[in-house]
Amino acid sequence: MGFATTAIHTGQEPDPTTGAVTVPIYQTSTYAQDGLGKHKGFEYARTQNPTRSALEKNLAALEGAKFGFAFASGMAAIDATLRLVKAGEHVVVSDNTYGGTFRLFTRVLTNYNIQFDFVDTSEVLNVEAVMKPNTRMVFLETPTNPVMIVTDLRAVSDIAHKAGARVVCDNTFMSPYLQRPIEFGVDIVVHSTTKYLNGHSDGIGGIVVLNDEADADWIGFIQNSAGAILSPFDSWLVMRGTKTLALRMEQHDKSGRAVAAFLEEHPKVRKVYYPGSAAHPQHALARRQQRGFGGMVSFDVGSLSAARVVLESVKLCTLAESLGGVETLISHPATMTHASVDAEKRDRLGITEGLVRISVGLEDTDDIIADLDQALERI
Ligand code: P1T
Repeated sequence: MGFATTAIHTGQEPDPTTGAVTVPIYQTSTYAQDGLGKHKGFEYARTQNPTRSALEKNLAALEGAKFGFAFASGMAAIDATLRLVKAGEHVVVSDNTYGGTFRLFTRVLTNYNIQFDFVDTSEVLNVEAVMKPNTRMVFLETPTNPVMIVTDLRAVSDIAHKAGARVVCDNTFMSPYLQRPIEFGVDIVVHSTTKYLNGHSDGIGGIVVLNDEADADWIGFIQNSAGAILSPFDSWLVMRGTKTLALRMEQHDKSGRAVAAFLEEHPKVRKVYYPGSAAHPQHALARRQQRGFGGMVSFDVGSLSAARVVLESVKLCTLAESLGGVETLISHPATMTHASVDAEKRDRLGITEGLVRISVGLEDTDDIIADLDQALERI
């Protein structure tokens, strides 16, 4: 089956009791049991919920994985994934990630004696250089949030596997329509479903998908033990989202390319970060590894005051955190999504006070560009 067919049908067979063509929202906390130890496979809704199971099947299929586990947020999904690592073990992480991921690793998980090394994973040799005998995981984001660094998934997977470490990829920026990390040797894919998978900015959620049975058993055990599950209604919203994922990503990609091309020509813009641009340092890799370049574009206007003018002058674009929804969102990474990264590191990565990030939505492309144009003119 093709991607769009899988998105619409897998996990979403008509309901066997009524024929309902959409999976019902099983809004229940528990299930009646026929007798002691006799039940229909459902005991308690933290452990099993048919709506959540349907979504988990759907998203696993879209990433080419066997198992899926849905969580209450992208961060909860990432936290559960890190439970595969034990105290005294070591994790290699992409230098630039979503600020919340950096915060979880450096402010929370280090308290449990998990060691982290942050390196520029776009240079494979950097990964090789920090691998240690106790390295158990390489955690990648590609392209990264917000400066769009691209990592070679195949090359890093080969290095990690030789050292006996798992590879995790946060695929939030691409969605499985534009990038399928498991095809390049990645072991575990995580998403904030809040973004493209839901696609409508109306729910927070996360997913972990993988093929290894022992690791899947542990993630399932954590999901039930720690309990950060996705609710039935939020599961349903993400399933409604994935039905149009292929179509939406095609348009995000088209408009993303157009917005990046517009910004590259604009005299007020100092630098554009977009893997689809020929000038991007990993453009060739992005072409090989991704089906498209997507709707995330960052650009530098040189100063906080110039960024403020743009962010406060847009009329169609909405100034807000988050991304991947139908509406164009514009944000200021240094003070919003990446405020928890220290200033020196932000500067080194290019997350300057002049950096602006756009999640190009599904409005008419010309309207988005016209709005950015009038805002840039005010600098
Ligand atoms: O917000 P939540 O659903 O918990 O997802 C966290 C997360 C994980 N991974 C990536 C790549 C992300 O971008 C995010 C969340 N990001 C934003 C809120 C943002 O505006 O970038």
